[in-house]
Amino acid sequence: MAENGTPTLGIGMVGYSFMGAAHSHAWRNAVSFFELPVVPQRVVIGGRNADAARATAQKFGWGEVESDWRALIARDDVDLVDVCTPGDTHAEIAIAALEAGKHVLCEKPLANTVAEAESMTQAAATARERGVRSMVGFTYRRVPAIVLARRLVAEGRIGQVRHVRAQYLQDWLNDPAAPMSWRLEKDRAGSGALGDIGAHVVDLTQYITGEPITGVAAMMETFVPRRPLPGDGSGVATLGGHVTGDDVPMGDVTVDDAAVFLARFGGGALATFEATRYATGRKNAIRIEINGSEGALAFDFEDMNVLHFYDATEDAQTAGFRRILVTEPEHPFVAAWWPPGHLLGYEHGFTHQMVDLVNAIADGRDPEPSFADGLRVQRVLAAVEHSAAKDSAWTEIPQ
Ligand code: 4PW
Repeated sequence: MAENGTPTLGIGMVGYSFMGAAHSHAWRNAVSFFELPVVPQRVVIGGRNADAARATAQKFGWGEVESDWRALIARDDVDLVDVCTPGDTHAEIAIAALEAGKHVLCEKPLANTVAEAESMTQAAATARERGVRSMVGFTYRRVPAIVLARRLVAEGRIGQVRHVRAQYLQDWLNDPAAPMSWRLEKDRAGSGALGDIGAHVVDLTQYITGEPITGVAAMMETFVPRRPLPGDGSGVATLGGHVTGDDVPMGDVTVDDAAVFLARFGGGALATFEATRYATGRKNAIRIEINGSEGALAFDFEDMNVLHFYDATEDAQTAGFRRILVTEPEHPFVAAWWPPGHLLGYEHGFTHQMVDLVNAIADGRDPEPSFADGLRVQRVLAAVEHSAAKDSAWTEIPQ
């Protein structure tokens, strides 16, 4: 019980770097800005590097540090396990937690392979029968403008969806002296730009349109195949960096730097996708444009409080893209924060994610996106890799 008598939800988080910080901040803020039926408590944080875990614990107010994730899962005061590790450990940790009866939030992409994602989805289905909930962390679904876009599509405001144009553009690898990290190792990350950032636009476009991607034809490329190893050999926690010097030891990049693909949606829409870490000048541009028979929507995360909406049924003389500032209390999640025009940022999506997860657990509902949604994305990623390896051959996605 919290001080005010509200029941608590003990959180055990595995991982402490970029996502560890984003999730810690969100667990801390969710309860300050939203009225929650249960109060999440930052009970214990763990991970491979105990010093790094301790530093995150101190910074974000975690109660204890536990270097063994199995011991973390086994604790009676942990009700939910938050998996913020690289993809190679998602399946093992998430399945063990679900089997121990702990709710699970798992970072995206759900796994490194379809087979792992299938096992995780199966474990989630079994655990669900005992009231244990699971969610995959496609955080950008909780950007208010994205939720509004989905709402407008569902209300028929853009009619039949015909075109989807989606890009996730970053440039932190353009510098050849940016060091190796786990994100550039296939064994740890599963894939490169495709899984780390392309997965988001695959998920977002399926979420907004409500339609599955049914087939793809892809190209992938690794522009810089060898990079300097970071100084301490442990991999960098954040994106980018610059390592110079004579005789710097080098490592092999074993993932894609960029992935580009054509796709078809279940409702017949034609789509183009691009995921790259070499789009000079673009830092975190998640650009989605959707054209329908009655109108269109356009979004760019670098201007994330805005959704552009075109209503094709309006008088042609005055019709045009309308810039909606998504900061009104009527907009999703916004009422809990600031007055109109007082913008939200990257971290708010994580807070909204925790709020939705906690509410679903308290209400006995399944949170979304589910592990099954994560598996659907994983199948698209696998099809993209398959197509790229076969000279861009058209590859169907099993539904
Ligand atoms: O949104 C992206 C994440 O999913 C971020 O830019 C970095 O890449 C951190 O993790 C992934």
